[in-house]
Amino acid sequence: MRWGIIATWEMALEGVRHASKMLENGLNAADSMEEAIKMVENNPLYTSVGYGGLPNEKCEVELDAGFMDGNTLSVGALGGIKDFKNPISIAKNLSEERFNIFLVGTGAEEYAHKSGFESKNMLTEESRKAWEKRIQEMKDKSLSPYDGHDTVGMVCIDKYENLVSGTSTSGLFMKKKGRVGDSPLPGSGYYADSQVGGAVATGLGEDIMKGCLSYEVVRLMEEGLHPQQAAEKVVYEFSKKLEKRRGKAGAISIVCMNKNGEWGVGTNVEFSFAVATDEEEPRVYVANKDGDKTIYHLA
Ligand code: SD4
Repeated sequence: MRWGIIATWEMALEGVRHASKMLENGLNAADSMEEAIKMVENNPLYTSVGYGGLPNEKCEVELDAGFMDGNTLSVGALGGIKDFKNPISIAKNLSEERFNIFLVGTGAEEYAHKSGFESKNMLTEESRKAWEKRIQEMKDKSLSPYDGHDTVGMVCIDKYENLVSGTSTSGLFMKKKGRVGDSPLPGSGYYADSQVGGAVATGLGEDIMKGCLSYEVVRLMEEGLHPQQAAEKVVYEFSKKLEKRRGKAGAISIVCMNKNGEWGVGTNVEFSFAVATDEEEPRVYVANKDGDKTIYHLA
């Protein structure tokens, strides 16, 4: 049986490599993906996820994460959690609950504390400096504060046909306190159905959530589309809809994988992603929009 893992952004490569060894050795998709996302969360050089994530307008690191088990359709999600080390692990833990599976703010922190998760000040000196610099730039150049956002999202399938998806992010730099993006919202930031496939999104959460895009990709795969066709169709049709109705569409990038380990990517901006399967070495690709197609090449 096949295994595979696909992830948003080049920063996921190390985690994808690690997970690919776990999958090859017969570990399950949920644990392999969790380890891969934790590696991104724990790296302070990645300023859009976990430790060292860029703060909100109040200089606080508020994190969002989501986890979905494609066998049971169980979901666990967190919005705006502060001072906890590995949001993906907390979300995964939450997915085992029957009730209260999506927690925000202090409620999420209380749950994490009671469940024994490690607390940690997630603001690094570098991120604080970046915040100060941006405050100054906003005064000097009236620069848009809302960039520097790269959510890690992954879809993973193991040898036993278990399929999961998950996300973790600090959201948009300089976001309002309490702002939650698409990343913890099932169906928007991620979706997984082991009998079909999974999808995850990155980009402007405010736009991604308007179309429930991850669910839409999985739905199209269920209708028989190849993952590549499904991802392209969803990203371009929805970008066009937003342009028509609202005048513009934000950045939207999606990666997906079906239950057979076939994968796809759709994006309306330049976007990197990492993938590994039992037939492909862990590799990073760079994708770009080309008309109504997404083309990609090895990084
Ligand atoms: C959000 N979608 O909070 C996230 C940010 C992101 O690439 O993925 N940026 O809106």
